[in-house]
Amino acid sequence: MENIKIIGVGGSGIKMMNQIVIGSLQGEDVAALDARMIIQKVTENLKGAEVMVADTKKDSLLSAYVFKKILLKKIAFDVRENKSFDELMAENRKVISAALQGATVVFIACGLGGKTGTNMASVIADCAKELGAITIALVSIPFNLESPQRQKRAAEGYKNLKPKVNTIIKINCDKFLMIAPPGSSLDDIFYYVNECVRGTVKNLIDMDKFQEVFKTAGEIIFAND
Ligand SMILES: Nc1nc2c(ncn2[C@@H]2O[C@H](COP(=O)(O)OP(=O)(O)OP(=O)(O)O)[C@@H](O)[C@H]2O)c(=O)[nH]1
Ligand SMILES: [Mg+2]
Repeated sequence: MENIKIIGVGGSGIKMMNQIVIGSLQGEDVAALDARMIIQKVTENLKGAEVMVADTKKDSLLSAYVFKKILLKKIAFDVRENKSFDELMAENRKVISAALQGATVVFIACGLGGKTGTNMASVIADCAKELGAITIALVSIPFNLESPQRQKRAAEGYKNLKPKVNTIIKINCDKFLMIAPPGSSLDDIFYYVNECVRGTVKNLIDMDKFQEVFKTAGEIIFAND
């Protein structure tokens, strides 16, 4: 029996997970459901998979519609704690591993280009691998207009993450500019990107023995340059 965990990391990862949750509740009278029933419906829709999020910011975690929320140590800024990078990273690894315990398949989702998601996605991949899980990463590449620094960070993050996962699915945000109606904001366009993530995760989970294929799938690019 597979044990699937889907983890969104960083602000963008949380938005992706929220879209998965909302998508799973389509057709439901949400007002009539309490929190426990919502989690149950989402889990049923995702065939038992568990959705979780991780971020360094409490506010950002508060915006997540999921039950399991991991507060990560913000490595660079936690000097107050007087702990070394290694100590803080070890603490992060510990909470991530505990959250992923028992997983046989782990989906990791985030928008690359920021700090948290870009750095932590590969740490999460390490933890998943240690547990012997098949890992599938779904990552987006920032819009060109965001900033060269974000592009650079995303490219480095992608390079680090790729060898650590069984399959990496890359989604180029820029390509979605073509299908967005005139006047769309970047957030409107991220909706389409997040739909890509939501639909892919849902379709894979619904596919019998998908993990056998994705064990060796390598790299998949949605909307190449
Ligand atoms: N796919 C997707 N990407 C998004 C969304 N919102 C922002 N992004 C992208 O994700 C990148 C990283 O942003 P965040 O996720 O906010 O950054 P973070 O990982 O939280 O990192 P820090 O806040 O810098 O520590 C941005 O440069 C955008 O390209 C979203 O809703 N969906
Ligand atoms: Mg953030």
